[in-house]
Amino acid sequence: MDIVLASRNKKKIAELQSLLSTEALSGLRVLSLDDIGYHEEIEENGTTFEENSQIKASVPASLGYIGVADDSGLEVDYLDGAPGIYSARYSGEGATDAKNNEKLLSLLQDVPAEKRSARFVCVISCVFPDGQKFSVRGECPGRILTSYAGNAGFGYDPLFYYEPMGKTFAELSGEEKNKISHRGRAMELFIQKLSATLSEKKGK
Ligand code: ITT
Repeated sequence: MDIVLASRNKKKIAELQSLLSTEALSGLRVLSLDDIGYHEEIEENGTTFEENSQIKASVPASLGYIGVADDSGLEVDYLDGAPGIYSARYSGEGATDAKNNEKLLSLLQDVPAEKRSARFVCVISCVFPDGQKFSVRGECPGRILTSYAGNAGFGYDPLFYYEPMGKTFAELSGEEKNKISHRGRAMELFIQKLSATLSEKKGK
């Protein structure tokens, strides 16, 4: 059976694909929405990461694939958890990573380092064509810097400082980021759960 990643974010897809290339899932092809010729917009109208990732994963499932989706975002404590599920569209219509980061920096202007704590959250959901589903969550704590550092990654990575490595996420290689990121942590749980669910289904 094929897995279809319900995402339009190319950098996120690349991270998910690399995390999914594990022996535990050998034999499963990992495709994108483009690969299956699905070009429509998916409306993310849920109120939680869990709801939105399930909304996205249900689309490939309704077409007969194992649907997998990641809904993720940045929660900043000083901003009461914003941008949260609105991370991709924080700066409004026509949002880009650059505009979102500028907005974040301006809202945190003059806020001291000890009040700039934040976390990345990633919820990965799986929906099967028969309607069976599950979700897993990964989080990674950090702090929002006052200026950019690094060019790798995407989104808020150049402003997200990860204390244990003394670097922003944008200063880490893809491999380093995957080892400790919210997405890497969620994917570890996801792979265990997916392997167990597939074995269970085979046994039925
Ligand atoms: P899809 O819904 O098509 O997957 P998206 O980018 O709109 O793509 P989300 O709705 O899940 O995805 O929003 C995720 C946003 O959260 C993303 O655009 C970034 O702004 C931020 N984000 C999530 N993971 C991140 C990461 O690893 N590094 C930096 N920013 C991240």
